[in-house]
Amino acid sequence: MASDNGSEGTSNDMSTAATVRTDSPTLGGSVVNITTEDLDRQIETLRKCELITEQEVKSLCAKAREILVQEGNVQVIDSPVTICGDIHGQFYDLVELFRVGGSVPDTNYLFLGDFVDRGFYSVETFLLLLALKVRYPDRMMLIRGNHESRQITQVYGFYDECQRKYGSAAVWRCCTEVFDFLSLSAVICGKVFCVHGGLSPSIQTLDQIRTIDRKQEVPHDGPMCDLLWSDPEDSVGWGMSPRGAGYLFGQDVGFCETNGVEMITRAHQLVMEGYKYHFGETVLTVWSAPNYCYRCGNVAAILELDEQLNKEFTIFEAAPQENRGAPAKKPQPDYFFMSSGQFLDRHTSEKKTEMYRNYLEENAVLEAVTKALSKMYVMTERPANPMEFIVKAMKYPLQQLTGAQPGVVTNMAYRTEYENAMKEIEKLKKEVEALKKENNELKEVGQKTESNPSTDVDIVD
Ligand SMILES: [Mn+2]
Repeated sequence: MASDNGSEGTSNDMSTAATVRTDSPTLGGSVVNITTEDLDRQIETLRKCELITEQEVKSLCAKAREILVQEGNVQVIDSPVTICGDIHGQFYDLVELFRVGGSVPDTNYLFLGDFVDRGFYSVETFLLLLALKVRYPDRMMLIRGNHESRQITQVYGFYDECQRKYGSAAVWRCCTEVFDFLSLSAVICGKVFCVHGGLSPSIQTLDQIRTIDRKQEVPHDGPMCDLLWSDPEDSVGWGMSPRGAGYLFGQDVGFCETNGVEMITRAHQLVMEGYKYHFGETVLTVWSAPNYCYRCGNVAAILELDEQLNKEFTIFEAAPQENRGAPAKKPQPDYFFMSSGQFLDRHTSEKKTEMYRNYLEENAVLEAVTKALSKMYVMTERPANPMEFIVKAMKYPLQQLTGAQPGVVTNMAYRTEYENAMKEIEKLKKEVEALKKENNELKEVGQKTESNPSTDVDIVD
């Protein structure tokens, strides 16, 4: 596998490369000396989940930037290659990934972004991947996820982790400057298009991706944002994304046909089984963070493409606890600063947990709660089996079940739905209270039966 730096439309990138800031406040000059011995030593340190020094981070990031700036927005990759989805700072699971997938440089890898946030070891995870990239530039391909962003990492853990582990934001600044240089997508043998999120209504061709000036923070909208944020959806054409950024795209948007590719491989959404096909195997989601957030209970997958592009999935589970070293106490708090849609998710999730407890206590409210719940999925999926969904919601926040992640944009379009849903929750709470009271009264007079008439009350319409 080799990134083809000289052809395949990279001329645009080469021209933008000339305009790249060389006066980076963090990274210093343009020529970076870093020896193979230094790199190997850093890799060895990072593999043990130990930190390298701040000075080493600065040199590593500077060198990485020199390499990444040469890559196109659509990296051209040969097979064989192993494709990996989100990692999210789960360092010991990344070690497990390399154990099952083969070590670098024996196996060529393409990582589809979201290296950081959520997990306990975003720093070690990203720096290890970056050190491997710098050491083996043609065997290690990294493309940008929506979490490789200053704004998102300040909310979901990476910024705080850098502060905690290095005592300042200097390492975070270095890393986020590298983020700006990560490629946006890849094409394997001209046949498999790879991207973190999905497609954009502003993009019909690969050449249009090649014209994007990617060396910037992820914008709040537009084609670059969409590539990192969009999701496939069983619907027609383009839809609004509940994430507050990117779009939902249907089977009929025509990207594969237009560009002569057979399949789109992307990450970005939690899949309990590790991978999932959409649209008759023309779109594939690969997810590589097992037991996501250390509690989702999912397996992870990587996809190995051989020379003939035959596919072989490897499923793996979270690294055994004894291999994890001393775990940090707790990940960052869940979902505080989200776009209104996801803010709602957090609250509905909590309410569902509460309501499930009510259900366990009092069978009588089951029907009413279920009905109400099915009305609440304003921003997310409507579950086929609400009760099963409630049971799952006991274990995982709704966001992780749906794969929804925070929007960068506070989308005022959701405001009304949000307020309506909050009203509905309040109303439901009162109804549940009323039903509980009614049940207690019935108990008191010894009239409680299995077929409590209150179950027929439709409390939402
Ligand atoms: Mn993502």
